[in-house]
Amino acid sequence: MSEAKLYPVPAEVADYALLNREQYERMYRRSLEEPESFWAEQAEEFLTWFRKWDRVSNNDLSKGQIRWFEGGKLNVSYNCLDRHLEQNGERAALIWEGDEPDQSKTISYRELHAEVCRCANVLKERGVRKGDRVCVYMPMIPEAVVAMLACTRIGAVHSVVFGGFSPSALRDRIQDSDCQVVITSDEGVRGGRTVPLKENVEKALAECPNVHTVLTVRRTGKDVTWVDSRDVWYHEAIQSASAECEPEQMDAEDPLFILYTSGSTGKPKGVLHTTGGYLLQTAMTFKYVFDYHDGEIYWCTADVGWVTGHSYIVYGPLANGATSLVFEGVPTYPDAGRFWQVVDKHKVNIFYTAPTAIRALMGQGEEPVKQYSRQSLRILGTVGEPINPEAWEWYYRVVGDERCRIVDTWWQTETGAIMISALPGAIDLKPGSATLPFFGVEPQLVDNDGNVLEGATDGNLCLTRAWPSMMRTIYGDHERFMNTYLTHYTGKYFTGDGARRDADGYYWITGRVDDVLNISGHRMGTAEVESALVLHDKVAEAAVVGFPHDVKGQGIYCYVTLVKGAEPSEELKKELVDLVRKEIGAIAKPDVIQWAPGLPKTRSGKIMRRILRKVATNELDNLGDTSTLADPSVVDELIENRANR
Ligand code: 6R9
Repeated sequence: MSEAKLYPVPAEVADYALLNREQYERMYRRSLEEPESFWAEQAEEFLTWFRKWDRVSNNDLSKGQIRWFEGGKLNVSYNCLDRHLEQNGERAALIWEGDEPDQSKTISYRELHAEVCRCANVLKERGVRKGDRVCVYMPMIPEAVVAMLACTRIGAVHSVVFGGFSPSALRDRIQDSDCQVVITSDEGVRGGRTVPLKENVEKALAECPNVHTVLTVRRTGKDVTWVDSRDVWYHEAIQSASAECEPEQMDAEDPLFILYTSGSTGKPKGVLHTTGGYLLQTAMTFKYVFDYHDGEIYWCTADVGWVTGHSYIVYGPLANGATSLVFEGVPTYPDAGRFWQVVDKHKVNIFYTAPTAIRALMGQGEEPVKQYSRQSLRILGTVGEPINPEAWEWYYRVVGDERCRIVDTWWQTETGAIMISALPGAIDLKPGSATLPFFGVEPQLVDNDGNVLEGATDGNLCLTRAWPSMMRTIYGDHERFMNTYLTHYTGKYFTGDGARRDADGYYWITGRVDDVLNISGHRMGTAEVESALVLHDKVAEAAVVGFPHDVKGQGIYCYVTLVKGAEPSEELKKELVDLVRKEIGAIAKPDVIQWAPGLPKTRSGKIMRRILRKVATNELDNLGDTSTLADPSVVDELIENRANR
């Protein structure tokens, strides 16, 4: 690879920013050399505690034990709301921008506080207690944030399920964590279309007998199925609820939320985060990575159904008393200028989105961007997948007018908060690199045998020490937590990502090294798609791999073997695509289906995905070792009939 272009921090940016290079280095060194006092100071500075902790950290990664601020008591909603009221009660906590450009509203900290208390009281009336799990299946409306914060107020554990997931995906998640309450809305609205959320809940609940309450927010007014004993209208219930609700005193290690994410096996993992460490690190990274100055308007375009929405629409910004914009729509509705129209309308200073959105807009040319001034923008962020340097340059030049700093933030559902990223005033940029680790994060590259690799090199990305916002377990399956993250390389957290470190110590994430796809920044296990495909009675077997896709980053390529007697047809392809949509949701829609009379397998019956990936990407001259295949002729057949020429 040629030497990357460098974008040094301009002097005036370093002066204005919260941290410059020297400060970053000093704090980083201290975070590793004196972690206890470092984190104790941060915990004092960023959070308000009802009771101070007895011990800063108590970690043993080899045993899967991660504990921060034990004995400390705090409440997340108190930290995100109450403590801002005295000084900044009238400040906008949320700016909601609806799907249609003429719909928006502003909600002050005082208003949000009252609404959260009301909703918390409604949950209490319906019997929700500390530790109970509550499923949130919502569109991007303020009530989604209210629902999450209301749970934290009373110590309930929320499990937000992305509104794009299907009824069966929703059902699996409700069952896995035994949620007994669901908060939803009649319908969602996105890109001019409606999403039947309440009807989806209805379908899911056919197999969730433990759900006793569904609290429904009225968004569109559509008629929905109603079960009197179970269903409650949100607007009716909160009307009679008190706007005061004592925040529950939670232990720092009490569960805060569960969020499901895809792994390399079929069943999604319920990543569990706890209270103190998570809130501390999301608050701290929000402030420093986005260089948040008091009074600025911040916009993260993610959905609250993903971890980015949790940490950087809700918890990080609100813990800092920031103004967080919540957007209901999509980048291209009503037209490809929507993002920039919203930026101008609300004078957004900090904008955080995904590379896939940037690539999609890049395809529409500069015109829709240039129609708007974008003068308020100062910081641009990206997250979710590696950003290719062309998209980075376009973001920098066209969107940011070469004036804005870009922060490419690498992290995961499991890490809770940003782990590797530039800091606007401290770190020189290289397009396509997430740059350097955040405080307390010690990345390490290892080979497949676990040998630590030094200097400029490629390897498997590990983090050597526990950090406050690290996941604590997989809900209900600690053994899987150990096996997925902590036993590959004993004593270290394995990320599942590959990375390159260059001579300046910069990290370049190269993508997943396991069977996890990254479709438009959304994680999807190949096994999940395979399990959906084999539900069709004409499908005998399926193998799914990723292939490079211009806009989505990766596309979904499915090899499908039919049962004896079944005939391949375009109609059957369509049935399979629909089946995957129905089982998982639109984000998992296959891009390519290739009929495969046989799949390449080893003599022990293991599918050799390496070969399938090469065929899908058309890298045919370098198939690697095929000598262990049970029947090498299978490969010739696949190449002959490949669908991606
Ligand atoms: C926050 C989030 C995590 C996976 C991660 C990696 C990829 C995220 C990235 C990135 C390169 C970045 N990823 N940010 N790759 N550069 N800046 O996306 O969480 O949905 O759990 O996905 O996304 O592969 O392992 P999550």
